[in-house]
Amino acid sequence: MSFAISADFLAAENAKLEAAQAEDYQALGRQLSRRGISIEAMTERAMTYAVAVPTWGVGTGGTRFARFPGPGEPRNIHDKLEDCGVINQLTRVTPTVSPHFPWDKVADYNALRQEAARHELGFDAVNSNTFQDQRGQRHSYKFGSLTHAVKATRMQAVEHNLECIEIGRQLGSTALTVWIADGSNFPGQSNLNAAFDRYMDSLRIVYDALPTDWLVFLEHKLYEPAFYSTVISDWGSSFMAALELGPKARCLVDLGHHAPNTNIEQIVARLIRAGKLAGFHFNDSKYGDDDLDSGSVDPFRLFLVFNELVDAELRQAEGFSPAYMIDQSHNVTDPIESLMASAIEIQRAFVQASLIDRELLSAAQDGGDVMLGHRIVKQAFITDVSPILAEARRRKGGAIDPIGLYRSSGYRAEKTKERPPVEGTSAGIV
Ligand code: RM4
Ligand code: MN
Ligand code: MN
Repeated sequence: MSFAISADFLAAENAKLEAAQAEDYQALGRQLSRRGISIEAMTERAMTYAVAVPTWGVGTGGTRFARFPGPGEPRNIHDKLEDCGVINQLTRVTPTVSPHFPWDKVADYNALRQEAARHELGFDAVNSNTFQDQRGQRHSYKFGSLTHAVKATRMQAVEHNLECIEIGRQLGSTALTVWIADGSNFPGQSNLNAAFDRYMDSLRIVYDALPTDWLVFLEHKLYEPAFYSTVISDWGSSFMAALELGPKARCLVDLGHHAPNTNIEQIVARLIRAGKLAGFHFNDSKYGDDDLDSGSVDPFRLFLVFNELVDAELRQAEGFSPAYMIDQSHNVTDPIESLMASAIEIQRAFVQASLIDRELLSAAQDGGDVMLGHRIVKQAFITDVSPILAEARRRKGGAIDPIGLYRSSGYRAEKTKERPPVEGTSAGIV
């Protein structure tokens, strides 16, 4: 029997914190009610929020210099589902996982779907991988995949994406996320527009193979591993591709995939306006695609993104139904702790943005009251909504203090005994 955190242990740990939680909740409730906000309505809103966890995020990540494996890391998709189950068990905000293929390949996907359901998990968007060569692969992706100059290589990459759709269908997913590493490292290495044209030709085949209720999410990224030019480098390229492909193609925003200081919330606003926002890969960054924990470096930026999202939701913007996913690499922390903290930070930004009085804000904007507009937004951001988040977790059967409870459960130590390290484990991104 593999170790699991029991409901009794969870209840006993929560019991120790319940009185303090109730006190904090009431105090915040009084503060919010003076501002005309119902804490109960906010808690109910918090309880509806969900974000998907990436299967590749529960393994220890690394950089191109090294990877320092953590103890008891997941060795395969089965272990990963177990860890993802714990994240949701304690936070109650991550009921789905986003798998990556071929990393998460198994022989029987129906069985995998049932296995996930036993951990109370479902599947979100499936991610294809044509940025690495797999063992036994006929054509190398060294010089590109979906945009490769050689047709046979492009077709191999197309086939992989079609296979991902088929796997996703069996898992109950309804979206395919395509991120390609294609680009060039030297001026003159590649014809910038010819590469984009080849991308369109390849993607059209994938697009046409989408089941009726599916979407394809196009993920842009400024640079890395291509350092001179990347084919789908920015939201402009992504948008152009999505527009040409049709209504089932949308643009996915990975927060780390922009130049430093880019106004990401404005990109989000524009994509919402165009009905083309696919959703997110949440993470935080300081310099590039750092894949740091969401809200750990710049929580204000995360909040401002949610300001746009909540605004769109409340005015029922047409075609607005973003998919929320985390995409992080945990190199120096326990990935379960990082993912729990990140999911809570994302939920926090959602609740904070929900505190904004939208009518008052519009009036300030239209009336040219700059300071008032800014203060309305800022006041929402500086409100500590932690008691609301804890209450939402508690009511959904989660932990008042997920990281504290996880640590005292001894989960990682138990997994270290159960999961002896294996050579070449497929844990996190390296
Ligand atoms: C990329 C991108 C993709 C992810 C890979 C592992 O930078 O963010 O979403 O699948 O990393
Ligand atoms: Mn990503
Ligand atoms: Mn990335």
